[in-house]
Amino acid sequence: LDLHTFVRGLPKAELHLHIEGSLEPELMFELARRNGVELPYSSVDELRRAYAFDSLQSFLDLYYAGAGVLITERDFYDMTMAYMSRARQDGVVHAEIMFDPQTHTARGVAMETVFAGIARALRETRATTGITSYLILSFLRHLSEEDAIATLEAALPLREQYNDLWTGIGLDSAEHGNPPGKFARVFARCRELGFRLVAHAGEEGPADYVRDALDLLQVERIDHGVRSEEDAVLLQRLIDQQVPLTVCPLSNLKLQVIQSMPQHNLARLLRLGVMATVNSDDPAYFGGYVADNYIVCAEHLALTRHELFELAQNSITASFLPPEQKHKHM
Ligand code: ES4
Ligand code: ZN
Repeated sequence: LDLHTFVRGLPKAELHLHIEGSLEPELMFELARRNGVELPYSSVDELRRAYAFDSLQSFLDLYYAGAGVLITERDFYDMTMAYMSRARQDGVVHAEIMFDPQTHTARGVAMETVFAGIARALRETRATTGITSYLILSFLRHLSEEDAIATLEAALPLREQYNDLWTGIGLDSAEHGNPPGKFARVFARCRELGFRLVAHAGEEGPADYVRDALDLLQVERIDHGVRSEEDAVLLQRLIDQQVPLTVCPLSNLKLQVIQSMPQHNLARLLRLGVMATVNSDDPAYFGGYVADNYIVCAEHLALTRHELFELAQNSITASFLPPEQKHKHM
Protein backbone atom coordinates (compact mmCIF):
# COMPACT_ATOMS: atom_id res chain seq x y z
CA LEU A 1 0.00 0.00 0.00
CA ASP A 2 1.48 3.38 -0.91
CA LEU A 3 1.80 6.03 1.81
CA HIS A 4 -0.99 8.31 0.48
CA THR A 5 -3.51 5.47 0.31
CA PHE A 6 -2.51 4.24 3.77
CA VAL A 7 -2.83 7.71 5.36
CA ARG A 8 -6.16 8.50 3.66
CA GLY A 9 -7.50 5.12 4.79
CA LEU A 10 -6.87 5.82 8.47
CA PRO A 11 -10.13 6.91 10.15
CA LYS A 12 -9.18 10.23 11.72
CA ALA A 13 -10.59 13.29 13.45
CA GLU A 14 -9.49 16.78 12.54
CA LEU A 15 -9.36 18.78 15.77
CA HIS A 16 -7.57 21.98 14.76
CA LEU A 17 -9.11 23.64 11.72
CA HIS A 18 -10.13 27.28 11.34
CA ILE A 19 -12.98 27.26 8.84
CA GLU A 20 -11.95 30.74 7.59
CA GLY A 21 -8.53 29.24 6.89
CA SER A 22 -10.07 26.68 4.53
CA LEU A 23 -11.17 29.42 2.09
CA GLU A 24 -9.25 28.64 -1.10
CA PRO A 25 -8.19 31.55 -3.37
CA GLU A 26 -10.53 30.37 -6.17
CA LEU A 27 -13.57 30.51 -3.87
CA MET A 28 -12.34 33.80 -2.36
CA PHE A 29 -12.36 35.37 -5.84
CA GLU A 30 -15.78 33.89 -6.63
CA LEU A 31 -17.28 35.28 -3.40
CA ALA A 32 -15.61 38.67 -3.98
CA ARG A 33 -17.24 38.84 -7.42
CA ARG A 34 -20.61 37.61 -6.12
CA ASN A 35 -20.61 40.20 -3.31
CA GLY A 36 -19.01 43.11 -5.15
CA VAL A 37 -16.04 43.12 -2.77
CA GLU A 38 -12.74 44.49 -4.11
CA LEU A 39 -9.66 42.29 -3.52
CA PRO A 40 -6.20 43.91 -3.66
CA TYR A 41 -4.99 41.12 -6.01
CA SER A 42 -5.67 40.80 -9.74
CA SER A 43 -5.67 37.00 -9.91
CA VAL A 44 -5.73 33.74 -7.97
CA ASP A 45 -2.04 33.26 -8.82
CA GLU A 46 -1.08 36.70 -7.51
CA LEU A 47 -3.00 36.01 -4.29
CA ARG A 48 -1.29 32.63 -3.86
CA ARG A 49 2.10 34.29 -4.36
CA ALA A 50 1.28 36.61 -1.44
CA TYR A 51 1.10 33.53 0.84
CA ALA A 52 4.73 33.83 1.95
CA PHE A 53 4.76 34.37 5.70
CA ASP A 54 7.53 35.04 8.20
CA SER A 55 5.43 35.00 11.39
CA LEU A 56 1.96 34.33 12.75
CA GLN A 57 1.10 38.06 12.44
CA SER A 58 2.10 38.23 8.75
CA PHE A 59 -0.35 35.39 8.10
CA LEU A 60 -3.14 36.80 10.28
CA ASP A 61 -3.12 40.09 8.31
CA LEU A 62 -3.99 38.21 5.07
CA TYR A 63 -6.32 35.75 6.78
CA TYR A 64 -8.51 38.51 8.27
CA ALA A 65 -8.49 40.44 4.96
CA GLY A 66 -9.45 37.27 3.04
CA ALA A 67 -12.42 36.65 5.36
CA GLY A 68 -13.82 40.00 4.20
CA VAL A 69 -15.45 38.31 1.18
CA LEU A 70 -17.75 36.28 3.48
CA ILE A 71 -21.05 38.17 3.65
CA THR A 72 -24.09 35.92 3.21
CA GLU A 73 -25.31 32.66 4.74
CA ARG A 74 -24.56 30.98 1.40
CA ASP A 75 -20.93 32.16 1.53
CA PHE A 76 -20.40 30.42 4.88
CA TYR A 77 -22.23 27.36 3.57
CA ASP A 78 -20.12 27.16 0.38
CA MET A 79 -16.85 27.54 2.30
CA THR A 80 -17.84 24.86 4.82
CA MET A 81 -19.08 22.42 2.16
CA ALA A 82 -15.79 22.79 0.28
CA TYR A 83 -13.84 21.95 3.43
CA MET A 84 -16.02 18.96 4.34
CA SER A 85 -15.73 17.47 0.82
CA ARG A 86 -11.96 17.82 0.99
CA ALA A 87 -11.79 16.38 4.52
CA ARG A 88 -13.83 13.37 3.41
CA GLN A 89 -11.21 12.53 0.76
CA ASP A 90 -8.61 12.53 3.55
CA GLY A 91 -10.41 9.95 5.69
CA VAL A 92 -11.78 12.45 8.21
CA VAL A 93 -14.70 10.84 10.08
CA HIS A 94 -15.19 13.69 12.55
CA ALA A 95 -14.16 17.36 12.54
CA GLU A 96 -14.07 19.88 15.40
CA ILE A 97 -14.12 23.18 13.58
CA MET A 98 -13.12 26.57 14.94
CA PHE A 99 -14.71 29.76 13.73
CA ASP A 100 -14.00 33.41 14.59
CA PRO A 101 -17.32 35.29 14.85
CA GLN A 102 -15.61 38.57 15.82
CA THR A 103 -13.97 38.70 12.38
CA HIS A 104 -17.46 38.80 10.86
CA THR A 105 -19.61 40.67 13.39
CA ALA A 106 -17.06 43.53 13.36
CA ARG A 107 -17.86 43.94 9.63
CA GLY A 108 -21.61 44.00 10.20
CA VAL A 109 -22.31 40.32 9.44
CA ALA A 110 -24.92 38.98 11.88
CA MET A 111 -23.94 36.21 14.31
CA GLU A 112 -26.95 34.24 13.01
CA THR A 113 -25.65 34.39 9.42
CA VAL A 114 -22.32 32.88 10.44
CA PHE A 115 -23.90 30.06 12.48
CA ALA A 116 -26.62 29.33 9.92
CA GLY A 117 -24.33 28.94 6.89
CA ILE A 118 -21.73 26.80 8.65
CA ALA A 119 -24.35 24.66 10.40
CA ARG A 120 -26.36 23.98 7.24
CA ALA A 121 -23.23 22.56 5.57
CA LEU A 122 -22.28 20.46 8.60
CA ARG A 123 -25.79 19.02 9.03
CA GLU A 124 -26.10 18.26 5.32
CA THR A 125 -22.69 16.55 5.35
CA ARG A 126 -23.67 14.51 8.37
CA ALA A 127 -26.92 13.41 6.70
CA THR A 128 -25.34 12.47 3.36
CA THR A 129 -21.95 11.04 4.45
CA GLY A 130 -22.18 10.23 8.18
CA ILE A 131 -19.22 12.51 8.91
CA THR A 132 -19.87 14.20 12.24
CA SER A 133 -18.67 17.60 13.39
CA TYR A 134 -18.66 20.03 16.28
CA LEU A 135 -18.15 23.79 16.33
CA ILE A 136 -15.67 25.62 18.55
CA LEU A 137 -16.45 29.32 18.84
CA SER A 138 -13.06 30.99 19.21
CA PHE A 139 -12.28 34.36 20.76
CA LEU A 140 -9.67 36.60 19.15
CA ARG A 141 -7.01 37.17 21.80
CA HIS A 142 -5.72 40.43 20.27
CA LEU A 143 -9.10 41.96 21.21
CA SER A 144 -10.22 42.67 24.79
CA GLU A 145 -11.85 40.26 27.20
CA GLU A 146 -14.88 42.61 27.20
CA ASP A 147 -15.19 42.03 23.44
CA ALA A 148 -15.04 38.25 24.01
CA ILE A 149 -17.77 38.51 26.68
CA ALA A 150 -19.96 40.56 24.31
CA THR A 151 -19.40 37.93 21.60
CA LEU A 152 -20.41 35.12 23.96
CA GLU A 153 -23.55 37.05 24.96
CA ALA A 154 -24.43 37.59 21.28
CA ALA A 155 -24.03 33.88 20.53
CA LEU A 156 -25.77 32.39 23.59
CA PRO A 157 -29.33 33.02 22.30
CA LEU A 158 -28.42 30.65 19.43
CA ARG A 159 -27.17 27.87 21.69
CA GLU A 160 -30.34 25.75 21.69
CA GLN A 161 -30.76 26.03 17.92
CA TYR A 162 -27.18 24.81 17.33
CA ASN A 163 -26.94 22.47 20.31
CA ASP A 164 -25.99 19.51 18.08
CA LEU A 165 -22.87 21.33 16.84
CA TRP A 166 -21.70 24.13 19.14
CA THR A 167 -19.95 22.32 21.97
CA GLY A 168 -16.70 24.23 22.43
CA ILE A 169 -14.93 27.52 23.07
CA GLY A 170 -11.43 28.35 21.82
CA LEU A 171 -8.84 31.12 21.86
CA ASP A 172 -6.80 32.09 18.79
CA SER A 173 -5.03 34.93 16.94
CA ALA A 174 -1.84 36.78 17.97
CA GLU A 175 -0.25 34.98 20.91
CA HIS A 176 2.64 37.36 21.77
CA GLY A 177 1.50 39.83 24.42
CA ASN A 178 -1.92 38.20 24.79
CA PRO A 179 -1.43 35.58 27.53
CA PRO A 180 -4.20 33.16 28.53
CA GLY A 181 -4.79 35.01 31.83
CA LYS A 182 -6.31 37.90 29.86
CA PHE A 183 -9.34 35.63 29.25
CA ALA A 184 -9.64 33.90 32.65
CA ARG A 185 -13.07 35.40 33.49
CA VAL A 186 -14.77 34.66 30.17
CA PHE A 187 -13.37 31.12 30.14
CA ALA A 188 -14.66 30.55 33.70
CA ARG A 189 -18.10 31.63 32.50
CA CYS A 190 -17.94 29.30 29.48
CA ARG A 191 -16.92 26.44 31.77
CA GLU A 192 -19.93 27.10 34.04
CA LEU A 193 -22.10 27.06 30.91
CA GLY A 194 -20.85 23.54 30.14
CA PHE A 195 -18.71 24.23 27.07
CA ARG A 196 -15.63 22.15 26.25
CA LEU A 197 -12.56 24.40 26.34
CA VAL A 198 -9.45 24.65 24.14
CA ALA A 199 -6.85 27.38 23.55
CA HIS A 200 -3.95 28.04 21.23
CA ALA A 201 -0.75 28.14 23.30
CA GLY A 202 2.94 27.48 22.77
CA GLU A 203 2.82 28.10 19.01
CA GLU A 204 4.89 31.31 18.95
CA GLY A 205 4.39 32.01 22.65
CA PRO A 206 6.40 30.43 25.47
CA ALA A 207 5.76 27.19 27.37
CA ASP A 208 4.47 29.42 30.24
CA TYR A 209 1.39 30.16 28.11
CA VAL A 210 0.65 26.43 27.83
CA ARG A 211 0.82 26.07 31.62
CA ASP A 212 -1.36 29.19 32.03
CA ALA A 213 -3.93 27.83 29.54
CA LEU A 214 -4.19 24.69 31.71
CA ASP A 215 -4.13 26.45 35.10
CA LEU A 216 -5.94 29.74 34.42
CA LEU A 217 -8.35 28.72 31.65
CA GLN A 218 -8.69 25.01 32.55
CA VAL A 219 -8.68 23.96 28.90
CA GLU A 220 -8.88 20.24 28.02
CA ARG A 221 -6.70 20.46 24.90
CA ILE A 222 -3.87 22.69 23.73
CA ASP A 223 -3.84 23.91 20.13
CA HIS A 224 -0.23 23.65 18.88
CA GLY A 225 1.70 23.43 22.18
CA VAL A 226 4.94 22.57 20.37
CA ARG A 227 6.97 24.92 22.57
CA SER A 228 5.98 22.84 25.65
CA GLU A 229 9.16 20.89 25.00
CA GLU A 230 11.15 23.85 26.38
CA ASP A 231 9.82 23.19 29.92
CA ALA A 232 10.61 19.72 31.26
CA VAL A 233 8.15 19.96 34.17
CA LEU A 234 5.32 21.02 31.87
CA LEU A 235 6.20 18.33 29.35
CA GLN A 236 6.02 15.61 32.04
CA ARG A 237 2.65 17.00 33.15
CA LEU A 238 1.29 16.80 29.59
CA ILE A 239 2.42 13.17 29.45
CA ASP A 240 1.11 12.24 32.93
CA GLN A 241 -2.28 13.90 32.36
CA GLN A 242 -2.45 12.89 28.66
CA VAL A 243 -3.34 16.45 27.65
CA PRO A 244 -3.90 16.38 23.89
CA LEU A 245 -1.84 18.68 21.64
CA THR A 246 -3.37 19.52 18.27
CA VAL A 247 -0.17 19.88 16.26
CA CYS A 248 -0.16 21.46 12.78
CA PRO A 249 3.16 20.67 11.09
CA LEU A 250 2.71 22.51 7.75
CA SER A 251 1.42 25.55 9.65
CA ASN A 252 4.52 25.54 11.86
CA LEU A 253 6.72 25.39 8.76
CA LYS A 254 4.85 28.13 6.82
CA LEU A 255 4.80 30.51 9.81
CA GLN A 256 8.48 29.81 10.51
CA VAL A 257 7.86 28.35 13.97
CA ILE A 258 10.35 25.77 12.62
CA GLN A 259 12.87 26.39 9.83
CA SER A 260 12.55 22.99 8.13
CA MET A 261 10.32 19.92 8.49
CA PRO A 262 13.06 17.60 9.84
CA GLN A 263 13.33 19.99 12.81
CA HIS A 264 9.73 19.41 13.84
CA ASN A 265 9.35 17.87 17.31
CA LEU A 266 6.15 15.90 16.59
CA ALA A 267 7.90 12.52 16.43
CA ARG A 268 9.87 13.24 19.63
CA LEU A 269 6.71 14.32 21.47
CA LEU A 270 4.83 11.23 20.27
CA ARG A 271 7.68 8.87 21.27
CA LEU A 272 7.84 10.46 24.74
CA GLY A 273 4.17 9.54 25.23
CA VAL A 274 2.50 12.89 24.57
CA MET A 275 -1.11 12.63 23.28
CA ALA A 276 -0.15 14.34 20.00
CA THR A 277 -2.48 14.72 17.02
CA VAL A 278 -1.93 15.98 13.46
CA ASN A 279 -4.12 18.69 11.94
CA SER A 280 -4.17 21.26 9.13
CA ASP A 281 -4.94 24.59 10.91
CA ASP A 282 -5.52 26.83 7.82
CA PRO A 283 -5.12 24.45 4.88
CA ALA A 284 -5.88 27.00 2.12
CA TYR A 285 -2.97 29.14 3.36
CA PHE A 286 -0.44 26.54 4.49
CA GLY A 287 -0.30 24.26 1.45
CA GLY A 288 -2.01 21.10 2.61
CA TYR A 289 -5.02 19.39 4.15
CA VAL A 290 -4.85 16.92 7.04
CA ALA A 291 -3.57 13.90 5.08
CA ASP A 292 -0.78 16.07 3.59
CA ASN A 293 0.26 16.90 7.16
CA TYR A 294 0.48 13.19 8.09
CA ILE A 295 2.43 12.47 4.90
CA VAL A 296 4.98 15.26 5.33
CA CYS A 297 5.65 14.01 8.87
CA ALA A 298 5.98 10.41 7.69
CA GLU A 299 8.51 11.49 5.07
CA HIS A 300 10.62 13.92 7.12
CA LEU A 301 10.34 12.45 10.63
CA ALA A 302 10.52 8.77 9.63
CA LEU A 303 7.21 7.91 11.27
CA THR A 304 6.36 4.24 11.00
CA ARG A 305 2.96 3.08 9.80
CA HIS A 306 2.19 2.11 13.37
CA GLU A 307 3.01 5.65 14.50
CA LEU A 308 0.74 7.10 11.80
CA PHE A 309 -2.01 4.77 13.02
CA GLU A 310 -1.31 5.89 16.60
CA LEU A 311 -1.66 9.57 15.57
CA ALA A 312 -5.01 8.83 13.94
CA GLN A 313 -6.17 6.90 17.04
CA ASN A 314 -5.03 9.80 19.23
CA SER A 315 -7.21 12.16 17.18
CA ILE A 316 -10.29 10.06 17.96
CA THR A 317 -9.31 9.73 21.65
CA ALA A 318 -8.65 13.49 21.96
CA SER A 319 -11.96 14.44 20.30
CA PHE A 320 -15.00 15.59 22.27
CA LEU A 321 -17.13 12.71 20.91
CA PRO A 322 -18.99 10.65 23.53
CA PRO A 323 -17.18 7.36 24.37
CA GLU A 324 -19.56 5.13 22.38
CA GLN A 325 -18.95 7.17 19.20
CA LYS A 326 -15.19 7.14 19.75
CA HIS A 327 -15.25 3.35 19.95
CA LYS A 328 -17.10 3.13 16.62
CA HIS A 329 -14.08 4.79 14.96
CA MET A 330 -11.39 2.74 16.74
C1 ES4 B 1 -4.33 30.69 13.46
CL1 ES4 B 1 -2.07 29.28 12.94
C2 ES4 B 1 -3.07 30.26 13.93
N1 ES4 B 1 -2.64 30.66 15.13
C3 ES4 B 1 -3.40 31.45 15.86
N2 ES4 B 1 -4.59 31.90 15.48
C4 ES4 B 1 -5.05 31.51 14.28
N3 ES4 B 1 -6.19 31.77 13.64
C5 ES4 B 1 -6.16 31.16 12.46
N4 ES4 B 1 -5.02 30.48 12.33
ZN1 ZN C 1 -4.85 27.45 14.76
